[in-house]
Amino acid sequence: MFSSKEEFKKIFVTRMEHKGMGKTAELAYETLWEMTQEWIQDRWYRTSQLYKDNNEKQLYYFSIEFLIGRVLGQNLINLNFYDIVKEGLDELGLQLSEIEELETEPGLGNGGLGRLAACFVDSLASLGLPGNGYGLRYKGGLFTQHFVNGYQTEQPTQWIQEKHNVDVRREDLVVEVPYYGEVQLVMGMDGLKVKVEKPEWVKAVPYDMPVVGANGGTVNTLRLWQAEVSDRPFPGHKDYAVYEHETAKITDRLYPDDSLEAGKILRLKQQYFLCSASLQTILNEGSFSIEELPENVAIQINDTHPALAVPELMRLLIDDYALSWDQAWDITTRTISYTNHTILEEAMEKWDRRLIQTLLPRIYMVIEEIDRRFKESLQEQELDDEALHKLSIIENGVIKMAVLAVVGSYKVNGVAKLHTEILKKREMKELSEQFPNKFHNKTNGIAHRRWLLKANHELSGLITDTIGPQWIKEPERLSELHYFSQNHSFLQDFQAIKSLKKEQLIHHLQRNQNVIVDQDSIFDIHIKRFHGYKRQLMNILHIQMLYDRIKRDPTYRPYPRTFFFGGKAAPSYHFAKQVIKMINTVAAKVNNDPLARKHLHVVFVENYNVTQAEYMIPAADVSEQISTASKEASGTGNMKLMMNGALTIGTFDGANVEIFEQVGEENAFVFGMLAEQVMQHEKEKSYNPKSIIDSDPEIAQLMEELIKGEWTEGKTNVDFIVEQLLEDGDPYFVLKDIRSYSKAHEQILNAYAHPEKWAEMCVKNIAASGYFSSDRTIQQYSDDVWHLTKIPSLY
Ligand code: B1N
Repeated sequence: MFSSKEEFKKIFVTRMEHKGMGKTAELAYETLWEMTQEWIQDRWYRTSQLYKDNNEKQLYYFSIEFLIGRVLGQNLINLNFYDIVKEGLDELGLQLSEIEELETEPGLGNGGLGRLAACFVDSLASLGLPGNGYGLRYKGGLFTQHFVNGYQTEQPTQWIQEKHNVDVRREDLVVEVPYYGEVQLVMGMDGLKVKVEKPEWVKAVPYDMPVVGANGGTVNTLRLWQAEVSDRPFPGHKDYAVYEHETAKITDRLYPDDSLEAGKILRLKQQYFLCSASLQTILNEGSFSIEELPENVAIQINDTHPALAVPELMRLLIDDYALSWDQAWDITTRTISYTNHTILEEAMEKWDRRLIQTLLPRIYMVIEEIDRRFKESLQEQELDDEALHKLSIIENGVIKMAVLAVVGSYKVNGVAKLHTEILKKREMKELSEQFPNKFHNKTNGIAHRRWLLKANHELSGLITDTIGPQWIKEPERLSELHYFSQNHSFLQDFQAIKSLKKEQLIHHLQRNQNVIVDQDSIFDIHIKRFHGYKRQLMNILHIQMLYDRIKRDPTYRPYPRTFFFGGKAAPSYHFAKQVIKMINTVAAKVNNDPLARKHLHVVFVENYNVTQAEYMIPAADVSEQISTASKEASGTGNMKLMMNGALTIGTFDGANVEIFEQVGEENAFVFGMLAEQVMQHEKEKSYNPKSIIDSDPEIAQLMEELIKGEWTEGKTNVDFIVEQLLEDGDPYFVLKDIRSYSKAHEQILNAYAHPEKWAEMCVKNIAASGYFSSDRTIQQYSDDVWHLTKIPSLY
């Protein structure tokens, strides 16, 4: 397309002039978009030809969420055009960052799970591996969050821009997905066959998005399905208008629940839609004989949301390809593998048997048969009731999707070492004893191209100037920075960049939210979905303790800190919404107190999303990773912050454990109970928060203030929170951990008092963060699970 700044400018200007409407940012966006798309198109086509010509085994990553974030800037980065374009535009009097702001973020995910899927497709393309994403094309992504009187309100969003589509409609690849209908046995040429009579068909239209790998060397596909009314005869079992309405609903919006189960019929429809449409296409497109499916195709299911892929693949193989049960089962269980992302009871998907039976009668039959055969295979063993319970797919009228996913997969993995251990030793102990070779760990990772190269171009530049550009291709080479962690001038450069990124965040917040933050304060950042176990409550309670201390103790005048929060609560999650309100209330009180404000500032960034994350993460000094040990499967924000040189205050939970392992505990602030201790207390019901209150006067005072309503504006909004802490036994061990949390914060203040030493610790974190690139994760999946072959990079 262009190889120099001058060339870029020439083409860009010609095109802009052609459009003839002056130099507006809108127009520049459109022009840039077209230019990159044209360049991508050719490589996209050539990549697919390369795969076809060589009959490459393909991976399909099934996920109900792909939280890709804005596309334009990322494509420019991955195409290596970012600098040329930025400088070229500068000279033309245009700001690339302003142009990027015009793109509506596709928020097709809730949080970590969806963002992980986006990082994975980036890494697949960047490593030149034949791997594609399959998801849903929701019209509306995650809601927009606004605060009204401190409370979260939710507004629906639309990300699809008619003018410049980021995806291509593939009319040629339409398939039809059947719902409802009656299962009947019919006599065919070769014996009895199962047929579903009069199903309600829904048309699945794929929209393809190019996924540009590093250096534009490979362009893979993210295929998102859209539901439309079918052209097939309508069975007439209901009003057509109702059918039209129900059909449009299937891909109308993303379910806004993160780690909360949503056992609704629409969700089930979405899940089946994804699985059926994707599997039909994979089987249609393949140029291999069906018996060779496992040698040609690997399917990874991202949590249990696409677990219906197991019975759906069985259905297609038996009913459409006329294979026997045993043949079909052998193929299915050599094709599908499953990633578990949570052990939280409330997030374990369970479907009411009757719901599946009505909506997907044939699928229900298949699940029943899988369950029957599995139970039969266990009969020889002497298993107690507890084991049988843990091993049953269908029990008491409920279908447990995790058990179905494990039984139907050839590999099952957790997303961090600790999480996988807990799966094997506790949550799925019985299953892992039945299938000892299935279980393995794949610690999550993040696309360093987005989270370092794109989000923090300045730091990336410094790193490249210092150790050369090889780290971009081989992120583990970030370790070479270790040699510069005591180099005075390097540390000064690092500090200057941190300061600059803080300034950029400040401008952003000033523009968007009209708040002004002190650039010299410590930026302490807590960004993630709101959930009890993530303990935003502990953070805000601690801020209240600090406030009390400042008021009480005239000698306590700590270095200024800004505590940032960002995150959304599921609309139905009352407790989490109360915590949001509480943070806003405390913020108002602290920020409006002239004395406290000199030392503390609380900023709640509205509508946290990928774009906001790209502003916040590079500006962070402190990364809050304070989940109740054992509850956070992995976490990935922890990795993003570390890679940008923030120091972690965290529990031994999820991937934090491995972060501490990589960087050394002396370069982090570790506190709190261990997973073992938490689980012990849970088992023995031996924790009583009242004992903490009785033995710690400062915590007792805090609770008293809460009860008295000192942290609320007249009307109480904390009753619910107090109730959870006191009456419900503080299920997330907030009061139990808050003392050691507070001590860890004191250590932070002590460390920050020595700026050069602090910077050294930051650099050691960056140096140790290479392991957390999703390139490493994806390579491990490919080696151990998918067995893909790298294709050569296109020139
Ligand atoms: O998946 C992330 C992990 O880093 C996080 O620790 C984990 O909490 C997250 C139901 C989920 N687990 N389960 C979900 C999302 C949506 C939904 O509807 C469950 N998200 C996670 C990536 O491994």
